[in-house]
Amino acid sequence: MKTIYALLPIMLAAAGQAQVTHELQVEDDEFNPPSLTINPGDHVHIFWDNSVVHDHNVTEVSQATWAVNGTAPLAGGYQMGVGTASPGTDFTITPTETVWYVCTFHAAMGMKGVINVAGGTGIAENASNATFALAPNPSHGSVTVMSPVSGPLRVQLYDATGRMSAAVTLTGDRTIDTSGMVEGVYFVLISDMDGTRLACQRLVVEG
Ligand SMILES: [Cu+2]
Repeated sequence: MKTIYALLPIMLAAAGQAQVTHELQVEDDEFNPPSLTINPGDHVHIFWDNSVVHDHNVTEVSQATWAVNGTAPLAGGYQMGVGTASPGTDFTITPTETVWYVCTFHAAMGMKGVINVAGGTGIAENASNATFALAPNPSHGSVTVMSPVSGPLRVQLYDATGRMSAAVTLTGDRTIDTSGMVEGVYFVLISDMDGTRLACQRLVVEG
């Protein structure tokens, strides 16, 4: 018993350090990774990498603005790297709700991303820690949505101009035909049948 009591403070200390810091890199004309899912309390370290040749910023926008590649900042939202976007600039944030963000200079070409907070707005409780993936990515003719959620899914694909290219409901078969789609970068928004956003993934379609 003595041993267990001696270990208890160590275990409690370890539990208190469970927050994770996720790395989010601002690269030329894209965020890497464009879709992050974090747990409440996790930190996101955003940094401008050393290859930066263009000015970029991280500006939080509404989901509706994001969907159309708009740049109007969300009132009270994050605005980072404005005017100081030199290589090495960095910020650490601790979002408690989903953050839809764009680079205001390059949103029109699809430079945007999303930070999902598990259990926060935009993510269903039952999808906490859920890991969605698209494979293969880049896709050649078709792509399969790997989902930890067993029910049907609504999937919307937006092209780099923010236009919806496809909207499908996936039940048993989780494969999407991409053979008729123009080559390029797409954002794949995955929701449940109630319209609750579960994930946003970037997909590259190749011929
Ligand atoms: Cu940019």
